[in-house]
Amino acid sequence: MNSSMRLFHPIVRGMASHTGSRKPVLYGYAKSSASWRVRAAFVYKGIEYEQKIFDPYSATQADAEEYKLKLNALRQVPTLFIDGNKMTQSVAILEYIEETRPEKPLLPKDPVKRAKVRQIVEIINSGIQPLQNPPVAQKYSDDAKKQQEWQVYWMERGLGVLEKILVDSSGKYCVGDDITFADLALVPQMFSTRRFGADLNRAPTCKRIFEDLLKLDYFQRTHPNNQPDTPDEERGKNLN
Ligand SMILES: N[C@@H](CCC(=O)N[C@@H](CS)C(=O)NCC(=O)O)C(=O)O
Repeated sequence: MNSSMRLFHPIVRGMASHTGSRKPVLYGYAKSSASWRVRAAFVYKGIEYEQKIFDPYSATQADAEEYKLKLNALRQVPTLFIDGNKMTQSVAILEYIEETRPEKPLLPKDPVKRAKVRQIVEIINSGIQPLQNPPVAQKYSDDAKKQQEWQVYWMERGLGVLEKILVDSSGKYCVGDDITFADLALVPQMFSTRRFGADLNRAPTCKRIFEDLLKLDYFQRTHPNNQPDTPDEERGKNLN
């Protein structure tokens, strides 16, 4: 039995019971940037949650099919069970968490600032992350080097756009001085961008905010190198 089988099958078998679970149950994997957004929201708000691992890239075909059929038609993570409901799409999930658990808000009160937060989230969520997602790069080319060039192209293009916006919107963090959805989206995006070898120095505002946020407990505890499925050789390393 390979590791994905060990991780996955209990998840599927336990699925029905999640609807009655009091703690939210989050399906994701360590390096998933969209899952990290949700992990960070839970930790920021002090909400206990349970993690279940599903990694579409290491899952067997049978597991992936089962996950797709039962949990998430796109075969993507995150998928969340919360309050008796199953939800997918990290931004919809963040909005739900904010609406149902408003303590320690992650959206500003001011509607203009809210729009700015959502603008930044949308740029990352629909203008960068989907383009770097491996299935998209694999559709572009069979060649691993070309795939990486494609991914870095979209990450660097996105980084340039974010820099222009954050120069105006930021204070301590992406929009003013409070942590918002925009920061929950920025940190995982910057982490991927750096991991793929893009030069962060060309976006000094993004880099400064990313590095400051990464030091905070919310991002340390939810960091890809600190998760139940983090490979041993990466555990606890490069957390900053
Ligand atoms: N818009 C989705 C994006 C989800 C997504 O792309 N997840 C990635 C991991 S970060 C994934 O599961 N990729 C596997 C695939 O697309 O096959 C969300 O925010 O939840």
